[in-house]
Amino acid sequence: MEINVIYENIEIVRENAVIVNNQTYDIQIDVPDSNNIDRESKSDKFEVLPTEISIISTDIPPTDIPPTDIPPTDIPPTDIPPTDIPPTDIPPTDIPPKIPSIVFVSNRDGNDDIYLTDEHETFSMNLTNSPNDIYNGHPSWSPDGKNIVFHSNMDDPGGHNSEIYIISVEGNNLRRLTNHLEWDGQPSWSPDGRYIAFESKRDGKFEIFLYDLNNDTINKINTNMSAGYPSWSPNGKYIAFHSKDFSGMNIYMINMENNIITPITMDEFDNWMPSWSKNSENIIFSSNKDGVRDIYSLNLVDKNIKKVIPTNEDDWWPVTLSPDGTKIIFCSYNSGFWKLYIANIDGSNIRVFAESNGDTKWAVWKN
Ligand SMILES: [Ca+2]
Ligand SMILES: [Ca+2]
Repeated sequence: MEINVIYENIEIVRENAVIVNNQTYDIQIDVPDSNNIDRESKSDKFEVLPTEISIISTDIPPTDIPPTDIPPTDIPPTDIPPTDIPPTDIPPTDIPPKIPSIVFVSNRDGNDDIYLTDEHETFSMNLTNSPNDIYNGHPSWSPDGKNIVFHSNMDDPGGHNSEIYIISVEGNNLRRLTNHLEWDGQPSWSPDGRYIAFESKRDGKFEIFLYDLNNDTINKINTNMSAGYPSWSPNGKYIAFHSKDFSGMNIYMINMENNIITPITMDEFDNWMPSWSKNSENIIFSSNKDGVRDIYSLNLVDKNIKKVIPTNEDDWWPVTLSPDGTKIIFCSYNSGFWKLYIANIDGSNIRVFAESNGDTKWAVWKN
């Protein structure tokens, strides 16, 4: 290093000085003579006060000490506590994220449980995971996609008393909404997130009730008829339902602002299980009016009705559309089992979905 030394009031700069201790410096210097003309070489140990020297650190450039001079093992790993880096901050890149978009029911492990998956079945999660004397059914998404409402006999194992429950898509915060000895089921979440519509026989016949999540109260929708399978329109204005009336099973809808009920089908066949197009202009339902059960769509504006999935199979069972409205997922009863299918909305490209040896049914697409 280079140091400056004040020696007899003369500043001396010397390179390659060696520090012996804090105050003694072994320095070879050229000492000027008294006339400051000639110089003689002199080597000695000088005692110098710290204030009289300055060490010019820039004489040692950083590159003089290559980084490899400090082996990595000199820094023990424990110097960086693992807790400083939470594991969730670095998602594993080789495992696709589990983003559920379709909820369905399957008895693949012995009883009807609620499962979550996505359109391409990259994962499958048993949300209810109940023992074999419990059935869970008719799941419906909350509008924010964070919770599932469904019916279950989990508080009456082996029995038939169904109640309405909510559970988060992570499988947490299970909560029972109803508590009545009669049937409560087929829940449908309102698009504004406030109400759960469901059917119940608590007043003697099938009727539709609203559970208000804001104040935990239950109120009946007065239709003056048998009413079940409530289905909110995406715009929140209507609830479609089916009713066993004097002729057969028919579809109706009720205007939630003025309680006016409009019949959608009026025949002697079984028309049931209504759902909606994304623009709230079409009601999709199942009917056996051609002898076999098929899926139909009725346009509320021009009253035009058309068959959505034209097949020769029995017991087609409509469920829901994909978020972009281009695909439909539905259920069919074939060879003694319920099976799920996905197809384009025009009926093309039908494929089996979530195949298992038992029943798969009640599939609902998240909006
Ligand atoms: Ca189970
Ligand atoms: Ca009940």
